[in-house]
Amino acid sequence: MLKFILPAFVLIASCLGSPVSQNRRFPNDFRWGVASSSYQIEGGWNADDKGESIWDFLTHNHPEKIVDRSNGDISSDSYHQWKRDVQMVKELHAGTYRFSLSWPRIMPGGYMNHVSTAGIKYYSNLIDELLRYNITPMVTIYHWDMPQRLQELGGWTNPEIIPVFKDFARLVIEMFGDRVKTWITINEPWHVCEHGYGVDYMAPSYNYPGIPAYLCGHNILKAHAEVVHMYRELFQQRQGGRIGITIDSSWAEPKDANSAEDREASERALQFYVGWFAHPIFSKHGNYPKVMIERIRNLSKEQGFGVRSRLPEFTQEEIRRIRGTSDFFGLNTYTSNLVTSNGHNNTGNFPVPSFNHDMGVVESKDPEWPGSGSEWLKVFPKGMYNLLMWIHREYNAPEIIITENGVSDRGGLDDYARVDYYNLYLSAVLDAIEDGANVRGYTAWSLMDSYEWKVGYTEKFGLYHVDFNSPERTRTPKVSARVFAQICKTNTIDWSYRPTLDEEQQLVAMAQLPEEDQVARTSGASGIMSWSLTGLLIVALFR
Ligand code: GBE
Repeated sequence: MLKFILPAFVLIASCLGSPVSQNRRFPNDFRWGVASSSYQIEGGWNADDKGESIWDFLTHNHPEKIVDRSNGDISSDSYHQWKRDVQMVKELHAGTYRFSLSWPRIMPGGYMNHVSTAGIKYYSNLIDELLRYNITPMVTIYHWDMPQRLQELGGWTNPEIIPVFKDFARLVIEMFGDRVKTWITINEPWHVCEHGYGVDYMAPSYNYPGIPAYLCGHNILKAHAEVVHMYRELFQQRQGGRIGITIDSSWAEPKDANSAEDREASERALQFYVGWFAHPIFSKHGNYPKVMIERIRNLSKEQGFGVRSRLPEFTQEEIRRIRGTSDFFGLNTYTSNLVTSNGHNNTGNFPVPSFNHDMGVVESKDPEWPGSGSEWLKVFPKGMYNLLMWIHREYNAPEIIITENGVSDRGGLDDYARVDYYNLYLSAVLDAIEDGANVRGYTAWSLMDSYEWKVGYTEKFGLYHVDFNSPERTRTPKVSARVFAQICKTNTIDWSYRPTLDEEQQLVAMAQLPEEDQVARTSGASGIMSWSLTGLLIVALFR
């Protein structure tokens, strides 16, 4: 009997397009959470005595650089809606909320001489509210909102930033460290440096390839290490928390798996993206990856820079001081690239000098990979597995916390593509855990729709929809929120769980449609309309 039913079920299920697979359970102590960042959600850009950040400056002075000319002045208004935010984290059954601190909200000019009471109070209230619901705060100290005044000094390219960042970190640890037990110093240093200084992509928009990004990276590594040493010396024992850094990378898939050259390109790409920051901190011997040091030194010489490489050198003392300064490996990852080697003399693709030319890798996307709401984000779950295993092997099995992973679309509450993405990527995480990777937690990106940097409000990553036209910035759970809540609650991926929109969600979905469609779609209203039309017809006929 079973012999017939089972294949029939498989056939039907595969016709319906649902993956036929068993539910998969995570380890009991696996920690679930959701993430956001200050500039993307808070708004209140000049509330109380808040100072200007580089994103305020960029969006106000160069709106043409933002796809929809928008800014984060109000955004999701979490500066006022933080109680609702905490409720949402609770609704998701998430045990952790990862959020970040706006430096200029706390120190308007970046320096200690002016500390904002209102800024401190805002985060203090948020933390208390989280704890009231038994949610663990995970706090990112720097997620890209540099005070504009410090940018005028060169931002991360000026070594002055090291003691100044340390002062900021010390203040927030003093203020919140009694209640915050997980700290992340800096979010995505690669992105901060290469997309902020190397190419004109993110604030401060330098568009100066090949030199300042490496200065930025050098100072970020030192600043991070100083903060961690300070934490360990002054706070860690008493407060009992942990501190680390979050590094981002896409997986680099060799374009042709049989080509030794492409496999080498993959390894080199990972060393340039992950290794630039991870090797100094997590490797046995510290310092930058050998391949980076050698390539950039040789290319610099060829390019006429003399004996000084564009990649600064660490002293032995600095190498020792940076190594080992992270209690866990925070990883952000969303997608993968196909990679192949860039011929040494093929300078056509990249400016010379530049990070990309130094790396010597050409990236593309496999047309087979499903897309998303973002050009750069293609769905390849195996890349998650591969990247986790690479980190596991490369850095001797560090504890990994996935601090960001998620997918964009262009809006809508029936976000089944996001449901599929989470199920598939989490399944890949579980594969890596089963193969030995020490992954201990996952915070989904993102709690809610928010300001997506250069693409403004055009690409959405939220589990919750935010109505940017309503003054309260009303939040409504998407289908993916129901599914993620179920995952957090049961610790299990359940492939068959595909809830439909409930009434409240349907009303919100309706309100998003253009007015004509709203009428047409309201079955009640159209019913009434056709009845009254019939009535009119009857009246007309019998006159
Ligand atoms: C994270 O970065 C951020 O931490 C988070 O703030 C953000 O909301 C989230 O991503 C979603 O984007 O023209 O191909 O160079 C590439 C993820 C843009 C890493 C954006 C670079 C994502 C890598 C554009 N991506 N980013 S281009």
